[in-house]
Amino acid sequence: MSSSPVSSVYVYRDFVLSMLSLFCGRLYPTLRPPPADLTGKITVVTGANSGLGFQIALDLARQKATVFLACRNASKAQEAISRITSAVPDSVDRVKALSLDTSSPSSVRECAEGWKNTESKIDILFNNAGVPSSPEQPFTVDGFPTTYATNFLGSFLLTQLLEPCLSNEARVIFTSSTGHYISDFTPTFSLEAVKNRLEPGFHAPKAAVRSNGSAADSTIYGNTKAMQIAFAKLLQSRWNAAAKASGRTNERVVHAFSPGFTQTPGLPKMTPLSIWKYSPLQVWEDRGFWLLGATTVLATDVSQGAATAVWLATTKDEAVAGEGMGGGYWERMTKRAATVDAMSTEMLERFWIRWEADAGITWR
Ligand SMILES: NC(=O)c1ccc[n+]([C@@H]2O[C@H](COP(=O)([O-])OP(=O)(O)OC[C@H]3O[C@@H](n4cnc5c(N)ncnc54)[C@H](OP(=O)(O)O)[C@@H]3O)[C@@H](O)[C@H]2O)c1
Ligand SMILES: *[C@@H]1O[C@H](CO)[C@@H](O)[C@H](O)[C@H]1NC(C)=O
Ligand SMILES: CC(=O)N[C@H]1CO[C@H](CO)[C@@H](O)[C@@H]1O
Repeated sequence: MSSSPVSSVYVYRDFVLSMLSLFCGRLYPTLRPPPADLTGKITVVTGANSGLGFQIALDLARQKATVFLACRNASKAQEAISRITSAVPDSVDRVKALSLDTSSPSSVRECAEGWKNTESKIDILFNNAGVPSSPEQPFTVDGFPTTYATNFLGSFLLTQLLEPCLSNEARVIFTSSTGHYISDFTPTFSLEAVKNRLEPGFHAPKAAVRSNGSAADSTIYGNTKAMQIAFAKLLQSRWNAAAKASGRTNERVVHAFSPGFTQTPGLPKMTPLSIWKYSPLQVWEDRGFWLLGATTVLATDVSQGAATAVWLATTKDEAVAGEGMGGGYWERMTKRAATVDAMSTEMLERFWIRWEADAGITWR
C-alpha cells in the first residue's frame, strides 16, 4: 500500500458537505453524466430488481450493455427484466437474470461457479445489494450478522471468485453510503472469525455490545458501508502493486460511491407512525435512521442516486479511470474523503485479514 492516511480534517469537512447534500439534495443541480456506448460490454448488478440497482441496470441497458441482474428472488428478477425490456425494447436479448443471495456464501459460490461455466468476461461489476438492517433475522444460518453478510461479506467473496473473469479494463463499483461516516471501529478488533455474536468494534460498537448485546442497527450498517470503501481502496492498491510487480500497467478500476438520500423501497422503515414500537434507547441509538424515515420527502429521485455509479463505471475521466487512480469514495460525481481514508495502512490491512477469515478464502 502506498497511499498515506489523510488528515481527519478532510473527513469532517466532507462529512459536513455530505450531510448538506443528503438533506438538500433536491435543491442541487441535476446530475447528467454523459451517455456512453456500452455495446459489447458485459455487466453484472447485484440487487438489481429494485431501487438503485434497478436504475443502474436500466441505465446500462439504455447504453446498450449486456446486463445481468443478480437477485435473490427469481420472480422479482423476471419482473424487473420485463420492466427494463419494455422501456428499452432493443434490450430483449441483452438483459438476463442470475441467482444470487449475497448473505449466503454457498449461494455466492454457486453463482460464481455458474458464471465461470456459462459466461466469460465481466466488464463492469456493481456490488449494490444491501439492507439497512435485518431485524427479523439478526444472524444468517452461517452465523454472521445478516447485515454484514449481505452488504459486505457476500460482495467480498463474489469479487474474489469472479476476479479471474474481470476484463483488463474492468470496473468494480460499490454502492456505499453517507452512513459510513457513523461507522465505529475499535483499533484492535479481533483478527479471528467469530461467529454467532456481535463482535465489539467490528460488527458493533463497543458500548452497545457491553450494554445488552443488541447493537444499534445504524452503526452496524455504517460499519458495512465503511468496509466497502476500505475494500475498494485495498483492492485497487493490490491490483496496482500486482501490475507493477509484473511490469504491466493496471487498467482495472474499483470505486465506492454514496447515492445520497434517494427514494427507494430500501429506506429504513422508521416513520413517525411506528415510533411507539421502539424503546427510547433504541430510537436514540438509531437516530440517523429515524431522521431519514421522517424526512423521506427530501430524498432525490433514484436516477440521481444512480448517476454517480453509472458515471464511475463508464467515464474516461482521468480522476476516475487514470492509471492507479481507483480506490476512491465519491458522491455527486465528486471525490470525497471517507472515514477509512484517515485510517493507518496497518488498520486497513487488518480488515483484509479478517474478511478472508470470515469468507474462508485466501486472496493470492
Ligand atoms: N436509498 C438510499 O438513500 C441509499 C442511501 C445509501 C446507500 N444505499 C444503498 O443502496 C443499495 C441499494 O439499496 P436501495 O436503496 O436501492 O434499496 P432496495 O430498493 O431495497 O434495493 C436493495 C436490493 O438489494 C437486494 N438484496 C437485499 N438483500 C439481498 C441478498 N441477501 N441477496 C441479494 N440481494 C439482496 C434487494 O432484493 P429484494 O428485493 O429481494 O429484497 C434489492 O434488490 C444498498 O446497498 C443500500 O445500502 C441506499
Ligand atoms: C419473491 O417475490 C415475490 C413477489 O414478487 C413474493 O411473492 C415471493 O414470496 C418471493 N419469494 C421468496 C422466496 O422470497
Ligand atoms: C442480555 C439482554 O439483556 N438482552 C436483551 C436486550 O434487549 C432485547 C430487546 O431489545 C431483549 O430481547 C434481550 O433479552
